[in-house]
Amino acid sequence: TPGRPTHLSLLGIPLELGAGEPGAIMGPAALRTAGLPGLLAGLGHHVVDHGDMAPPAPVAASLPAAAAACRNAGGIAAWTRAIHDRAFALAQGGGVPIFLGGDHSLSMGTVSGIARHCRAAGRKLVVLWIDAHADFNTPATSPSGNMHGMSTAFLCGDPTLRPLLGDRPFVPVAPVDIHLLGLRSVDAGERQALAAHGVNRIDMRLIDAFGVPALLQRILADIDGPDTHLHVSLDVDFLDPSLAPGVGTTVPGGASDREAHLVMEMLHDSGLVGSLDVVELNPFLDERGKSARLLTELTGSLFGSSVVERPARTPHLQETA
Ligand code: Z70
Ligand code: MN
Ligand code: MN
Ligand code: MN
Repeated sequence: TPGRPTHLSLLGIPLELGAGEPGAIMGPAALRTAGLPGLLAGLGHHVVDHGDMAPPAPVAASLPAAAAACRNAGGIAAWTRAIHDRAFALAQGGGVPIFLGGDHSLSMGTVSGIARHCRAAGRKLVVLWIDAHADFNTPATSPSGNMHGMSTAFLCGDPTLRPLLGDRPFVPVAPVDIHLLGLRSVDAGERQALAAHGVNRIDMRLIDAFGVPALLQRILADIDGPDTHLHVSLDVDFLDPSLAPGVGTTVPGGASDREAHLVMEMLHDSGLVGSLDVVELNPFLDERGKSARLLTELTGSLFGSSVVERPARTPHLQETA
């Protein structure tokens, strides 16, 4: 097994309130059925599966009107707080948490919990958001009201979304420390806000023109290994719908199997990944489990699965291509 064995903590988050249609609630079960825990253990890692989170109790106090106007806002607020608590605790316990979704609104909880852990540990947080979408809508710009389209805006500190976290300490992620990879569907209001805030954007056009290796290497080379925790948030719709049909919002022109595996392999080799979300898998829309299987293989690549052994670099020895 290439790379060093790692303590991996799996946590299922059966959340679908943030998506436009139901089905993502079955995501964690499908990833387990596809064999994810066994694959990771077979790579030599110490794997603890913490099972699925139970639905949290509704939040007591009501949300301000702007946030409350979003679809299922009360439910998302309760989940965000509960997920944040679990993510923070898992990260504080050491090891690498892997969050199995569930729709992408769960990342408001996971990444905010990881950000709080990073502040406590004196480390910098960088987020790689691998997705056809930017998820940078606010309640004011969202065309749908679906909160899975608002996660990165929440993480950057949008004031109308901040109340979702309630009394938990909020550690914002700087927009310049978020890298969006795979973009091909961005709403008008989002587009303006992304530019205004300086969020890093790698769209499919750039991937077509320059390829994954040069683009991803440029991001990784800028990261100062020992002091930085890289959180990877992988939305299924990064992949082309022909390869991964099991997702509510398919967008044509997505990543190929080979591009996606290379992303994961380069991330593994970087030695920088401290936590991972695998989100938006909708098994109800899948075809004979192919999306669940591909996501499982990709997660394997991120944690060292390879045909020819290539030891992971230690972060401080990381070289530029
Ligand atoms: C659109 C919205 C979205 C994921 C769809 C779509 C957002 N921008 N995010 N699927 N993961 O409604 O905000
Ligand atoms: Mn850590
Ligand atoms: Mn998304
Ligand atoms: Mn998406």
